[in-house]
Amino acid sequence: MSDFNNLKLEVAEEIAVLTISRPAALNALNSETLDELNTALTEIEARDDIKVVILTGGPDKKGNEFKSFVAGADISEMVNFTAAEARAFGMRASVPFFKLMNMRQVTIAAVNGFALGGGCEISMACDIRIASDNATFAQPETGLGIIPGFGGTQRLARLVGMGRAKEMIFTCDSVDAAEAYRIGLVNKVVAPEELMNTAKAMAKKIISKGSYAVSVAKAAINNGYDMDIKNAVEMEANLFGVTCSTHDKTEGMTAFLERRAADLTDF
Ligand code: CO8
Repeated sequence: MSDFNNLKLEVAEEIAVLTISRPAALNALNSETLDELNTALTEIEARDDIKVVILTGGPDKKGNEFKSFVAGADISEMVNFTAAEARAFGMRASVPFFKLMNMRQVTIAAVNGFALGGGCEISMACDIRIASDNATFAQPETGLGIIPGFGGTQRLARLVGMGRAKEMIFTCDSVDAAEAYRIGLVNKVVAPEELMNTAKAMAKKIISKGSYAVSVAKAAINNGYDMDIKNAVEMEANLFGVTCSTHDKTEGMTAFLERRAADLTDF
């Protein structure tokens, strides 16, 4: 794997833990970090020994592990952007963000503190969000005279509904972990020291299922989301057919009928 300045990657038991690490800036996303994320995710997607990616934030400069997931896009980089540079920055982020959303591996954001602006947005590009109980979510962009530009106006409305998304974006009010859970922005809230264990336990449960089937289910959910229901269900039927042509389908159903554990190996 490549070497990175702003990321750490650890792989064990088919789980990649990808840690955004810019301690001096509370893990704010600058261009270099976005490019490194893109490189890391491209390399991960090509590996058959990684089934789930857990994205998290590294400690701040004082070593506090639960201060910040990602405190946004890097304001010091954006301050002098022209309109063209801002657009290029947004498009630069959209490539790794779409990878998180669409790659065959499942992506889990383990949100360990501030998830502000681009931090909230990158968590929303992941399939699942698990938050520590001290996490804070917000889209503070309108207070800076800009709008969310890493997909926030789109993904937040899709996750929590248009009314809540508009309230968060228009007021910049932050949402604590309990409220984020209540409105469906996160899947689970746990004590900070349980965050990585919980994310890994969910990853292991997902890995214990048919990995190819999970990746096809992910594609079906993503692709169907913006389709009309008739075409979406037809697309699902086609993908269901694809999963019926696999080793795992034969093995999974035979094992059930023979009352033994299935040995699912497709990916
Ligand atoms: N960018 C750059 N540096 C940051 C950022 C950031 N987003 N957030 C924190 N930092 C830096 C601080 O400047 C500070 O640096 P230094 O020690 O050198 O002064 C260091 O991190 C520590 O931060 P604080 O001293 O401020 O720590 P506090 O505990 O006092 O406060 C906060 C923590 C509340 C998180 C505070 O740092 C803060 O409000 N940060 C900014 C949060 C924010 O507004 N985020 C949204 C940014 S805009 C965005 O994400 C847009 C995304 C879409 C872009 C699309 C472009 C096309």
